[in-house]
Amino acid sequence: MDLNLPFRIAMAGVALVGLTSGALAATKTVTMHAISTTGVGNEIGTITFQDTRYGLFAEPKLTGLQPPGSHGFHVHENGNCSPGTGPNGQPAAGLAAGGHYDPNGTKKHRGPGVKDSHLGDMPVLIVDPNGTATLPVLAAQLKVKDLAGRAIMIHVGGDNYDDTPAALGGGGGRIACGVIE
Ligand SMILES: [Cu+2]
Repeated sequence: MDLNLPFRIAMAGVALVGLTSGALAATKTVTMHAISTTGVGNEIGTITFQDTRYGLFAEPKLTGLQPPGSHGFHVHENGNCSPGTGPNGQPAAGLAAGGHYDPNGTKKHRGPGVKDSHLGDMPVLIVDPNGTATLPVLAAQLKVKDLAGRAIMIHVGGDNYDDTPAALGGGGGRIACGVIE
């Protein structure tokens, strides 16, 4: 009898359990909603986050976004997509989510993977001409474990990964949001 065989079978089982539990722990799917000054609206799809050897991989499956083109896309600090009071004293969509997730206190918006920048800065999300977003993005500096209790936010405008000429990449208002559990 081959004494190595039971050992090899046992080790294969350990490897399989390890891979399976690892994959489960390192994936998270978030339901996204349209947001407005009056509250959290319709579901517009999901974003699935996954840890990879290159960083956090985000796969959107979203519809109903406007306008086509690039949109600022960030992890914001609070897991709350409700409106808040804007700097002009008027209600503004998604303000309860707070600012860009910045646990290192950089107070700088320099884009994904840049050392001295908000940890929550993600690559722009691309919306196609019919309002759909399916192109994945990769944020090298983030892991799924960084996301719990935060929000993922989509802005109406793009993101130049700088605080000039406009603060926070210039994306302006918030149009869609998901609470990350
Ligand atoms: Cu943002």
